[in-house]
Amino acid sequence: MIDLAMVYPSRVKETTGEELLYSPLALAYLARHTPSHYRVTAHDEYVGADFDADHVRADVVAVSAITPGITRAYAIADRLRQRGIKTIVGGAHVSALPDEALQHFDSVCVGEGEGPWKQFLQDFEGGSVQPVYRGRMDVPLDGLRAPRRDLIHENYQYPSVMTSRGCPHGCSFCYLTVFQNRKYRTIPHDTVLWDLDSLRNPGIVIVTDENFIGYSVADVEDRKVLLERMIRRGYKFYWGCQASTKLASEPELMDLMYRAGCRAVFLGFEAIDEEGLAQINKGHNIGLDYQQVVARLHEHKLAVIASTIYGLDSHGADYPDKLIAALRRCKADFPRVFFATAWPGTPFFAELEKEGRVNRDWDQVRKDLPSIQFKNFSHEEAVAGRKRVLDAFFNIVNMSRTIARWAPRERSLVTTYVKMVVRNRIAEAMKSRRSYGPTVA
Ligand code: B12
Ligand code: SF4
Repeated sequence: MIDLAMVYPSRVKETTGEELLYSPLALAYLARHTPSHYRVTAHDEYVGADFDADHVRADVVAVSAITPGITRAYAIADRLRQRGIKTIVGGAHVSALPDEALQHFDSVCVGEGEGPWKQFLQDFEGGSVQPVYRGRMDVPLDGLRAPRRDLIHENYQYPSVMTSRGCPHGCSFCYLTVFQNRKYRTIPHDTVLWDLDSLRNPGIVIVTDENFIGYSVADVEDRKVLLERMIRRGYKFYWGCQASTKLASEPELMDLMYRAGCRAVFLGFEAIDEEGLAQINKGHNIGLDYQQVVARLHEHKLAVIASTIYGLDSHGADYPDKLIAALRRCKADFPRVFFATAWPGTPFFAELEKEGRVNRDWDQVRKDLPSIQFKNFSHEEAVAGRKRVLDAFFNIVNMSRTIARWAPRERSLVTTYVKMVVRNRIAEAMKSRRSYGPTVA
């Protein structure tokens, strides 16, 4: 037997730090593609105990890291190197900066992992691993199979499920732009249904596809077939997903989503001003009537989680008030406000880097903290502005309004909404007490 340890590194425990704490899937997918002569142990520092690099019994260690966890990943790899244990890392951050990662890890996976992973294990057993493994993002997902859920930490509130991968758009802030030749691909329906069947009384499931509804007429038809099969299965859980605003013009699809258990959709509004949308290359939102989009989803009893970015160059000190007014007008149920963040490898990062405005202290690069230098305000002003928006929505008056909207029509949404608001309040209170070290602005 070969001992394989799989690790999600994080310096921050997320157990109460997220409104929606849903599980990562990367390592669970890779574990599914690991031969049976490996004994796999999973370690998740987001929600579980710290990984003990000094004493772990392992022949090889696989790490999946995002930007705010990367310095912890490097510390782990440095210690494992001293102990002579082979290491490999993958994920968005190292796909952007493989050379940085190779200063600490033996190998780095750039792009999608399943293909490179099998090659890495073969090379590892053959005694010579390569420094870089590249995974294409245009290969069919027919042989993907479902993630190994027995390796996902029990502290996650909600299971994540994927039914597709990829997005052909190129929004300049999005970490996906790091990956070359991205293509939208669906996971075979049988695999998705097998995966959903395996969940034990999940209550709520989060579908983490980039865009559940896809991009073409054929994609929408494919989704309808999947949804009809889900309806026939009669699942007892509710689910939420991310989708493009095009969903609002697909009444039949919305109806099927509702009947298949969908109750909330996360929509990337990003900005309410055209200049902001142009800066981030989100042209497909320009000219959209958000009010109409939300109204159409509400007609189909789908709540709207509206994701917005605060701190673009067009945003002045008055932006929080404009945002509050726009979100109120369109009746978004649950706003999310993220600071404009420069993820390495993205066009947004390249643009700001030229002006010396990015932050390379990776521990601080999180979208719930200010990290870049904003054009029109300081970090303190940005934090206060974001708080003003959240306070405008997560207060007793607004909560009562939202509950009154849904209680007569869809009671299932009310409990989840209240839980999310309570968690948001706790999370925000905790964040204001956390110390992340000095910031650049
Ligand atoms: C589930 C999730 C979470 C979960 C779990 C975290 C995690 N590790 O993913 C929770 C809720 C805890 C979370 C929290 C946060 N998250 Co999060 N999250 C996601 C989400 C929606 C899904 C991740 C996932 O499972 N994807 C599916 C898998 C299959 O894809 P994948 O991770 O890319 O993995 C593939 C390849 O990259 C590669 N690969 C990955 N790892 C490895 C390892 C090896 C060895 C190999 C060979 C290959 C390989 O192979 C995999 C399979 O093909 C992503 C968005 C997304 N759609 O990916 C954001 C995302 C990962 N999160 C992100 C962020 C910023 C955060 C937060 C910092 C948010 C915040 N509050 O500001 C927090 C803090 C986390 C922390 N403590 O540091 C960013 C990361 C950006 C970056 N450059 O790193 C993402 C990409 C979203 C975004 N664009 O903002 N998140
Ligand atoms: S932000 Fe959304 S639409 Fe834009 S590239 Fe990323 S996943 Fe695609």
